[in-house]
Amino acid sequence: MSRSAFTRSVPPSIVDCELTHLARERIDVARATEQHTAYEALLVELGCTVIRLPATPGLPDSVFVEDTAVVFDEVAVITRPGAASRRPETDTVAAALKDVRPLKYIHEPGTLDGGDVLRMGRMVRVGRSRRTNADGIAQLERILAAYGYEVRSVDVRGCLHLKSAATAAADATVLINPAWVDAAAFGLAERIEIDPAEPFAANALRIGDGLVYAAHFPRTHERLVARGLRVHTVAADELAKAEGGVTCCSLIVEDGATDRP
Ligand code: CIR
Repeated sequence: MSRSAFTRSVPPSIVDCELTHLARERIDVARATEQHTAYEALLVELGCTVIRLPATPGLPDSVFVEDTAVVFDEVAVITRPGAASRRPETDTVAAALKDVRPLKYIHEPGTLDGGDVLRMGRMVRVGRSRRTNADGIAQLERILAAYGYEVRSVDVRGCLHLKSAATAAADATVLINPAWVDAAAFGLAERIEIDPAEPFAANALRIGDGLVYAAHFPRTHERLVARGLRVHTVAADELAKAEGGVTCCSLIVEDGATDRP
């Protein structure tokens, strides 16, 4: 089985990124780049081939490639991001993904951010957020119906995307901030709740049987380890000022896999 991670460098314009729930703080581009490079190195260590998308220096949020596409085993869906400033990011992503998956697109008036799509096996949950609308969710559902995925929309509150509120920590285990999304949305999946002092801690990136996880959530980290999970930390606090987490900075493409998120 091979695993690729598509990433994109931190653009200097990130200082003008979209912000929804956070006040603007000065972003140190050099520090963000250093942390992003360490993140890519960790992905390599975990067996990924890192493929850098072409740099797009004038697109402030373009390092957050997760929002531009959702990659399934059978198809890649190129999104139509909810923030108009982010829509030009998708062209270069589509150009790269067309070599690895058949492509489908979300069309106007639909909007969908990849950060709102959580896949666990054949279960797909899509956050109804400021970025993802009902039409976008319906389009995704129609595309995925052909492949037997069960798609359901989920309300999120108080955060940007569904994956700010919940991510898969293992095949049937969800890491969740219950203040931002209802746990019932994930059916029978076991839950690990974040430490309430770390509201942004529900964002973990699953690579094989390990988790890539931001180092600035030590309390929730302890909870993950206590549940027997293999956690690999990376400094990610600079991009967190742009409302980005560890899932946002890559698109993972697995080949030879069947049921992995
Ligand atoms: C935005 O507001 O679009 C960016 N500043 C942050 C996007 C983070 N992406 C994600 O959570 N998937």
